Amino acid sequence: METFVLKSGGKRRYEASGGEADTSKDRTHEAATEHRPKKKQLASCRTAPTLHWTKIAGENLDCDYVKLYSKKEADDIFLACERSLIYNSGHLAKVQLFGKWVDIPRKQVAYGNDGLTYKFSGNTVPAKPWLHFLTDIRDHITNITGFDFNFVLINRYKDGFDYIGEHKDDEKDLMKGCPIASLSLGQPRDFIFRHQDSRGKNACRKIEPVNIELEHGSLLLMNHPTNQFWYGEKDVGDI
Ligand SMILES: O=C(O)CCC(=O)C(=O)O
Repeated sequence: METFVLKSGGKRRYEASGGEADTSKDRTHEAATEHRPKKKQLASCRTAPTLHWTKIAGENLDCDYVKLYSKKEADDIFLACERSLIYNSGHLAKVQLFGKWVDIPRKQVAYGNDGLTYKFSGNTVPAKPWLHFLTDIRDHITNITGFDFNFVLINRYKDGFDYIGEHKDDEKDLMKGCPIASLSLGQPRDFIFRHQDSRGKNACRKIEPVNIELEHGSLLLMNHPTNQFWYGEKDVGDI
């Protein structure tokens, strides 16, 4: 079954006025459930149910995870994606790997503010103009996080053969210090974080990878400095 991931880089919207998640506790590889208090400015937030955030922390790893949408809401967004998104093709659907242009092993498209582009792996992906349902999601995520988002990169994994290889989201286009918000739809699939010091042949320390199962309708916030130290990967899944 298909999986979509809508991924946005953020910039801070509000000055902190209390209510920020406490990221100072290093609960290494331990997930703790907590209620994240709402910020004062968010009184008009249109989400009625209380959200149950889970903090996932490790050495320089700081993520917040929440089941943001009900099954019905997530199904509707999934359908809207299927009906409305037009994925990149041709050169925009390729990346450079060791000097060679290869097809991206998934479908991909970006939407965002006028003139924005996202450079990665040798390619520059321009943002298409926002669609209504995407701005609804964007504004919802701004309401609950306090961060503005001006761009979304959408990955569609049609089945277990589609994937995204190990990478760091540390591109220059992303605003330093701001979280990346990642909304997942469809069949749950693990996102695996590996610390840069414990990868491959040149590993100099043993740090356990951190697996996060991304459920239908869930939101993962990857907070600073996670993407400076950890590589993320969505492996080939169940076929
Ligand atoms: O598919 C995902 O969950 C993550 C996508 C991702 O890491 C990326 O687009 O850089």
